[in-house]
Amino acid sequence: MDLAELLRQFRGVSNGGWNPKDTNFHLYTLVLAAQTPHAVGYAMGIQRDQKFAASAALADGTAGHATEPKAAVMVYFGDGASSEGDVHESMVFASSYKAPVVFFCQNNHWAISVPSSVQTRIPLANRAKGYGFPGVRVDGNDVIAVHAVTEWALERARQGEGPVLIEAFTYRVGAHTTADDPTKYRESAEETRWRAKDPLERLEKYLRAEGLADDTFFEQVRADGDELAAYVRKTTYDLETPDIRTAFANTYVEAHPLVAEELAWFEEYSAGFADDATAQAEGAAN
Ligand SMILES: Cc1ncc(C[n+]2csc(CCOP(=O)(O)OP(=O)(O)O)c2C)c(N)n1
Ligand SMILES: [Mg+2]
Repeated sequence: MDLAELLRQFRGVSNGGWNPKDTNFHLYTLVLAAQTPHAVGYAMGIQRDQKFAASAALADGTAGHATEPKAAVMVYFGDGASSEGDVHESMVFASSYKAPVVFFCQNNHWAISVPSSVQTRIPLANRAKGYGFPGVRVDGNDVIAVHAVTEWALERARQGEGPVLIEAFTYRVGAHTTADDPTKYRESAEETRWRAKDPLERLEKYLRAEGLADDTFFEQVRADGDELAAYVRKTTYDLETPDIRTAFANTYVEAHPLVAEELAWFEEYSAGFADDATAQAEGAAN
């Protein structure tokens, strides 16, 4: 998945994004927790495709021949999203049908200004027990541990052993978005404590201590990172400015009075800036 593709959607240039079939990567869904029923539904579809393929192979005598590697689904969501009903329903279905799905909850301690203590009184991973599948809490700032547990859970799901819930215990060091100000609702000492556990610094220290990577490697990683960042910045600036009217046009297939009313409001509102734009252009010309 090209990172710049994602930004097309965030910038409003694309309404959908990409074809998930090309990338094996589902479209972004900004409705919290809606990802979980999508993932379980997809996983149950995979299960049914496999059963169908197995009976077709029996029927035409090709059973036992090499088959496609088994697939499973990974779904990521936050500690805040874990409180949504969608997650409960998804876990019930996933467990009952032993769907090949791995639930990955990134518990970063905050859902904007709401602390995770308000979402749960027990480690989120423990909830899995109630649904009847394993739950694992992993140090979310330990890259190697996260990779290991994810690989284990995915392999288990591929082998038909059903779902796993992984809770990655981590922290959101920065603000939720540019509209958020964490100084309003939490102590900076908490941020300082977690900064010391920075996963990238920890991994770098580990790789150096084990003699697995040296200065040349890390310089290259930094250069690659800078290059990627420059590419993403440039691609974003180069994107066309979306015409917001298309959002109104694409809401319903046919004309809708409410949408027409909102569009009329929007046009009047935008017209209010016309003088500013003219003044600016004149100012620039002078
Ligand atoms: C159903 C729904 N309710 C509310 C929101 C607004 N919202 C966007 S992000 C967010 C907090 C999410 O917290 P969490 O699930 O912990 O994820 P994090 O951003 O911390 O990774 C909220 C409430 C939304 N996008 N969808
Ligand atoms: Mg969170």
